[in-house]
Amino acid sequence: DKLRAYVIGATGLVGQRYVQLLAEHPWFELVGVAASERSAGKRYGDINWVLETPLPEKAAELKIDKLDVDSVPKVDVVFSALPSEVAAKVEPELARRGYLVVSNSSNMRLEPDIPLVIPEVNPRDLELLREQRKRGWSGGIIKKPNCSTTILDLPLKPILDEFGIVRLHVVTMQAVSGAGFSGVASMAILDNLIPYIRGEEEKIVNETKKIFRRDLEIYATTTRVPVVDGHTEVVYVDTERDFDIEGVLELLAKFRGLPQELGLPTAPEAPIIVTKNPDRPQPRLDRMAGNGMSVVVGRARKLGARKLAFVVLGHNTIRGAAGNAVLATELLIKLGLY
Ligand code: 11C
Repeated sequence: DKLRAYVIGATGLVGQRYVQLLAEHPWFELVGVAASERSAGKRYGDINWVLETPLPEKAAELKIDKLDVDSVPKVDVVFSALPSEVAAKVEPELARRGYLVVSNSSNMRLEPDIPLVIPEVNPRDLELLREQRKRGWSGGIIKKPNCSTTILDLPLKPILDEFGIVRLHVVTMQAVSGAGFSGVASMAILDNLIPYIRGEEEKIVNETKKIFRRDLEIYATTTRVPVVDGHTEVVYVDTERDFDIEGVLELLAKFRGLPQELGLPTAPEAPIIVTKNPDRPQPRLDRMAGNGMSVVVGRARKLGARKLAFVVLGHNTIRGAAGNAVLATELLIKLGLY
């Protein structure tokens, strides 16, 4: 039998990604969707669908429920793409009432008993879910990290394990879809760049420390660029041990995680794809690598002893958001942790 899934915050960009991934998923049946009052009562097929692929037929006939904790149906998983302020009220209440909530929102990410999971990087943190019983919840909450954090931490994982990291600097060039609909609508950013995204630099630093359970020295600058989908990040790493660049490239290309070992449905064959073409990665050409679930690393260079530079690109609403959350849920189920 398929697991019953419900999406809350279903009409936004990440909500649409959830619907897209779940409607055709081999393990889940999307039984319903909810959104704010504005869309409640509409047919899901009548919303402003903005993804590049057609809206899945199965989802089109769903009627959008008004988001209300009292009327969430009995399901196995609630996928949440609510704005953080709303999520802060709704998600803990659902967890208290016995629902498993898999959340995209940034609230609670740093709380010690909340799994903040990139399935290839820190899969065992899913076990933290058990700690949430101490809150008196019969359900639980798992979170996916910020999109820039996830895209950065995938290549950092094998580098940290093999060579150690003394410090790292990252500059992001983030797509407008990261800012939701208003971002996509406002291509007013064309011929421009915004050198600051509120709250984003702290998220990269703090979430990366939590994910690696290490007080890493990290400096981040986050910028918004006129790209629709796909965050690009320029990374400089001072490693503990020296490396040769071919060894780093091989390490990254060969990296596999538990989702690959277990053959999970949303797992890409390789979470990190390496390119030696100096013009890549580019958002338009590379964001759909591994169905949007692989990150692409290029421009890898050795700048000096123990000094590594590279560029990494990932799809911000697939690997950076809904795809990562769905993969984490598959892993949770496969490991029997829920
Ligand atoms: C952006 N990364 O591109 C942000 C949006 O922590 O989930 C997602 C914010 C988050 O603006």
